Order: sequence, then structure tokens, then C-alpha cells
Amino acid sequence: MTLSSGGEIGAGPKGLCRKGWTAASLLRSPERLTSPMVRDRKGGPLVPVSWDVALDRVVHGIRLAQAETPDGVAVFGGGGLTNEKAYALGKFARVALRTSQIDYNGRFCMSSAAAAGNRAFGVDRGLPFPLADLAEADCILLVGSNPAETMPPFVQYLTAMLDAGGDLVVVDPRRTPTADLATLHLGPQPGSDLALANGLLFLALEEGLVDLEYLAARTTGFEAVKAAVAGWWPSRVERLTGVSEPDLRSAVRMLASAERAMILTARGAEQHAHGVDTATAWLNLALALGLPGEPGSGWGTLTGQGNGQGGREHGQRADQLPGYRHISDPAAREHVAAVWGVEPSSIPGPGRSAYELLDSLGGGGGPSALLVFASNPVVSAPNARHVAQRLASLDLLVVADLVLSETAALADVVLPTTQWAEEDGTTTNLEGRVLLRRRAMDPPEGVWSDLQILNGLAARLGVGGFPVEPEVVFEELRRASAGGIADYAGITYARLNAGENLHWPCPSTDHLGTPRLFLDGFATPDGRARFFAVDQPDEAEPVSQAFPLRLTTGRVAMQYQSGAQTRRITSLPGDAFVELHEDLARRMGIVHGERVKVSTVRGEAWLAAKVSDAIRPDTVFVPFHWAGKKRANSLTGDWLDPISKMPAFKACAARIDRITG
Ligand SMILES: Nc1nc2c(c(=O)[nH]1)N[C@H]1C(S)=C(S)[C@@H](COP(=O)(O)OP(=O)(O)OC[C@H]3O[C@@H](n4cnc5c(=O)[nH]c(N)nc54)[C@H](O)[C@@H]3O)O[C@H]1N2
Ligand SMILES: Nc1nc2c(c(=O)[nH]1)N[C@H]1C(S)=C(S)[C@@H](COP(=O)(O)OP(=O)(O)OC[C@H]3O[C@@H](n4cnc5c(=O)[nH]c(N)nc54)[C@H](O)[C@@H]3O)O[C@H]1N2
Ligand SMILES: [Mo]
Repeated sequence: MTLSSGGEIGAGPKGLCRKGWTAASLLRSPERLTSPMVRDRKGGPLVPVSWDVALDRVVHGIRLAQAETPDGVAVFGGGGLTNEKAYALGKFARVALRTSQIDYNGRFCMSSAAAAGNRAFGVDRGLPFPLADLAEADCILLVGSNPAETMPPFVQYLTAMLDAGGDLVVVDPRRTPTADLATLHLGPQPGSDLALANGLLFLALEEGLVDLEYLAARTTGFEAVKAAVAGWWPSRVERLTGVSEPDLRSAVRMLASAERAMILTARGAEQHAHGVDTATAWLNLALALGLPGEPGSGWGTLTGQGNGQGGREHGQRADQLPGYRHISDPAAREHVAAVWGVEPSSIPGPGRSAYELLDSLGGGGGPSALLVFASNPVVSAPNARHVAQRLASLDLLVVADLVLSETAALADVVLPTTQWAEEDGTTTNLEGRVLLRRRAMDPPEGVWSDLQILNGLAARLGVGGFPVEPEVVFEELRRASAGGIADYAGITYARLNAGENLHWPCPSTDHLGTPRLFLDGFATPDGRARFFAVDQPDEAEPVSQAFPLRLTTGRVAMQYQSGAQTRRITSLPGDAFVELHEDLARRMGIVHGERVKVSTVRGEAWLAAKVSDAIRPDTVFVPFHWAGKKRANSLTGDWLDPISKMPAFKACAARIDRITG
């Protein structure tokens, strides 16, 4: 369903979104890069060169940048990469470059929910149950998720549940197409979900809806949570979130009266300066109602990118080794070092998180060279004006991409790569199921796969162990992940080819995989799920007289991510906009379609006004798919969650001005 993968959800669902259909048109677009390009001097033109010249140039730059420390070079990956590529990239950083400085765009995507899942359950798998369970549920609560636009094939599970008489509750400051499907829509102020979840738990306690038997048998830490939510009585929650007491009561009753219920969060709840605690608040509610680990029920997070799940398991993260192992764990280092044929002590320790890494580039002891694979941070990183400056200050920026993205356009060396239909590879979907995608067509002449690029660079650095065949890489990934949390040891191309449905962990080739986690116990030392008491913090950036509106950002159906691909498909309609409520528009004299200026302390964007009655009057929404003067991330700030290092993409203070004259 997505451009970069052709199927996050995988085989089965019939729906295919418009982006999916049109993705094929990019495979042969004149915008495809077909030759490596090099810039001789900053500000000079990018000139086509041979692969030898380009890779020699990269390795020369790497050597200069590493003159003092291996950490002089950094790597930035992407959750759109296949498992094989993500694994190879993590190994390339640690073994060929010996740098600790690697992270990836999943930090901007799934990291808050992942941290919350890890801390409560001891494991992070988007859905600990199969997608098909959704259709069987009696109630689903979606928090900050708009799958009608962002995951159309997923909607069939919601409609099946609704058709069978189930209830859908949608929590979103906008009345989205997803909210239009819902039995009940709650529209809290952006960034106030934690108070909302605590308020629902307050009511569950008050109304005697908490599952005491489950709490006693399967969890720890409830007493502290009970104390923490005691201050969240309905009128206080209503004041802070804007959600009325009757709606709060309806929501909690729908959830609690359902035999099988699920709470699912997505980026609207998670992309905040306190995203981990917010996801935890919803997880606490799910635990208090006795949902996780019970058949047909639970808490989960809806994965984003083409390989958002697999991409976060095999070592692209600054603190991670393959198999979802921790890089600081001596046993993990020893196991992976043996597979890689290196000394455990040669594997670097944890590096900087994505935004901290981008922020550190080109000065003050940070890396002076950066290799980017499958991300376009000039558009997608928070506080993007600052990030673009950091990238421009590098001695060497290398970008591997299919098209000349805004980040590639800044690069000193651009390397053209193959894309999904042109190569074999696996991805792992949100339910932890591994999908094998077979090469369907030949790449354009002159284009290399990411695996070939890593192989060519490693060879020039005098390091072996970087095969170019995806299946060979997968065989190594199986061994590296064996015994880890995300254990792929029993998954093979042959089994996947034969049509087996394999969910990790799958420790041996005669193991059938694990579609449902936690039925017998959680992955914590005592087998119990852990409550964490959390409280609503102050806003990262409260509104003020100068910036009286709350800005949130997100997606539209017709564009994908930083738009590097979809903005090049001319048949996809739509332009950048700011959505604002009709009362606000009327007060300001703004008419639908008028171009307005949206600003924050950090920058401004020029956007068409989309006047609607489907958004809170105190909130404005800007999609982040556009670049230049339409870039949403010129506006966003760089507050990071203290645990996940997720940026606060979803709430800051802004103003709108009419452009006069
Ligand atoms: N068409 C399309 N589909 C995509 C993508 C794309 O770019 N385009 N990207 C893919 C990726 S990588 C991802 S991660 C997923 C993301 O999928 P979603 O999480 O569904 O997408 P978003 O639009 O980022 O955010 C969802 C909703 O959160 C709401 N929201 C904003 N602030 C808040 C808040 O404070 N609280 C609450 N409760 N809600 C809030 C927004 O109004 C929005 O409707 O989509 C994937 N699918
Ligand atoms: N304001 C705001 N900003 C956001 C978000 C938000 O909600 N609001 N969401 C965040 C989220 S959830 C995400 S996931 C990020 C996504 O933002 P990015 O990390 O920028 O992701 P993409 O736009 O998918 O960029 C992927 C790039 O890789 C290229 N590419 C695709 N496949 C391959 C491949 O196999 N190999 C190589 N080498 N290149 C490839 C594509 O052409 C494209 O240029 O944005 C984040 N930024
Ligand atoms: Mo994402």
C-alpha cells in the first residue's frame, strides 16, 4: 500500500490506495536518477560520473572525516528499507566505518510507542496480535490515527467490526474521514491525550470497571497509577482537553463493556515531547481494563512506513544490534560479533538519536560527513531550517536515493538506487509478520541496489562481509537475530515462498511463528505487565498573544511522506494547505483557497487556507509533504521526548496572517 514497500499490511487485504497504484509510474519516471553524481565544490553543479569515481570520492571523504575519530562519519537510515538493507546498513556502520553515529527516521515515527511497549511488556511489536483479530473485536479505540487516509487497506477491519455491531471510538482534534466512521469522536486539544487517558482511567475506577482479577494475576504497579489518576476528575479533564464529561463516560463504558476491546495509538498521540508517557497512559488504561494478553484484545501501535516494524529491529538504531538486541548488552555484543567475525570490543557503543545526530553535524565535535539512505530530512526533520543548515555545513554529504530529493539536492555525492519492484527483499508488517517481495522488473541501466553500494564502499575500505544478494544477507540476519527478541532464525525465503505466514519470534525452521504474544505471560522478568504512573506535563510551547493557535501536522491521502516521490507524480492532485476552522477564518477575514502565512518562532510557511468545520477552532493543521516555502517543518520545534527522543511534531504555538498587497 505504500510507495516504498508495496505492502505494509501485506498479502490478504484487497484495498490498495491511490499512491500504490501510481507508484508504478515512478519506476520509469524521467525523474529517476540513473547515474551517480558528484559536486566538485560546494555550490557547484552535480555532474554525472562513473560508479568508480563516485565511490572513490565517498571513501576519500570518509577517510578525511575519520582522521581523528571513526565517529567523524555518520549514517542516517530509513524505515522504508527492507530488513536486509536495514541490517546491512547497521553492520556497515559498526564494522566497515566503526562509527557509533547511526540512527534513522523511525526515531521520528515509531519510537515513542516502541519505548512504551518495551517498558510495559518487555517487547515492542506494533500489534501483539494478528490484524484479523481487529475485525472480531467489540470495541476499538483509535488515538491520533487516521487510517482512512494513511492506511486505507486497514479500514476493512474497522468496517467489518462496525458491521458486526462493534463500536469505534476515534480520538483526534480533527473530524477526519476515520472519525466519520466512528461511533464516538473525541476531539481533544493537541498534546492533551495523556490527561484524557488518565481521566478515562479515573472514570473506570469510579464506575467499578477495572478488572481487579487481571490486575492481581498479570500486572505490577497499579497502586501508583491509581494514585496518579486520582487528580483527573472529569471537569478538570474537560477543562484541559475540551472533551465533555458525557463523552468521557460513553468512551470508557464502550471500552469496558466490550468483551474484546483494543486501544491503538498512532502518530497523533505519540509525536510529542512526552510521547512515551502519553502512549503509556493509554497502555495503563488498556491494562486496567484487563485487555493485553487476552485473546482478541490488547494495546497496539499502528506502524507507519513500508518497513516500519522490521526497520526498527535489526540495528539501524543508535542503541541497537540485530534481533532487537541492545548494543550495551555484553551478551548481545558477543553473539553479534561472532556472526560478524569481529571482536566484541570493536563494536562501538550507542550513538546519538536522529535529531541529536542531525543537530550535531558539521561542528562542535559532531560528524563532518554523513551518508543518508532512504530519508529526506530536509523536508521531514523537525526544525528543518536548522537541519538544512547543519547538512550544508558538512564536508561530505552522500545521499542514496531514487530521485533527487531535497536532501539529495544538497549532497556532494548522489548515488542512484533500485526500488521495491526491482529487487528481492523482506519487510515485516505491523503484526510482526515477515513478507517476501520478489523482484518484478529490471532496474534502469546504471542504477545499483543499496546492498551493492554498501558492498562497493566496504571493499574500498578494505572490509569484506557485505554480500549483494538479499537472500544471502537474510541468511546472516537469521543467525544474527537468533536468540534475540525479534528472532528470525526459523524464517527462510523458502518458507515464505511456500506461502507460510510467519510472525516473529520464530526460533527454528520447524516453529510456526508467534501470531499472538503474551497469552501466557509478558516478556518481563516476572512475566507481568508493568504499569507506569504518568502525568500530563506542561505544554512544550504554550500559545501566547503573539502565537495564539495550536499547530499540529500530519498527512493527507494523496501524498506520501516528504513527498520526494509523490510530488513528482503529476497525476496526484492537491497542494499544500493549512486547515483552519470556519469561525477562525471568518474572524480573520480569510476565505477558502486564499494564500496565507503560517508562522512560529522558528519560521514560516505560505499555504492555501482550507476552511473547514472539521477541526477545533483553536487548532490548525498543516500536512508535512511539501518543501520550500510550503514546508511544515519550517514551523515545528525541536523538543524531544526524554526517553524515545521523538520530536514534538504534533504541537507547537503558531499564528496565521493574511498576505496583503
Ligand atoms: N497517505 C499517506 N499514508 C501514509 C503516510 C503518508 O505520508 N501519506 N505515511 C506513513 C507513515 S510513515 C506513518 S507513520 C503513518 C502515520 O499515520 P497516522 O498516525 O494516521 O497519520 P498522521 O496524519 O501523522 O496523524 C494521525 C492523526 O493525528 C491527529 N493528531 C494531531 N495531533 C494530535 C494529538 O495531539 N492527539 C491526537 N489524539 N491526535 C492528534 C491528526 O489530526 C491526524 O489526523 O502513515 C503511513 N501512511
Ligand atoms: N511535521 C511532521 N514531520 C514529520 C512527520 C509528521 O507527522 N509531521 N512524520 C515523521 C514520520 S512518522 C516519518 S516516517 C518521517 C518520514 O520522512 P522521511 O524520512 O524523509 O521519509 P520519506 O519521505 O519516505 O523519504 C524516503 C526517501 O528515500 C527514498 N527511498 C525510498 N526507497 C528507498 C530505498 O530502498 N533505498 C534508498 N536509498 N532510498 C529510498 C525516497 O525516494 C525518499 O526520497 O517524517 C517525519 N516527519
Ligand atoms: Mo512514519
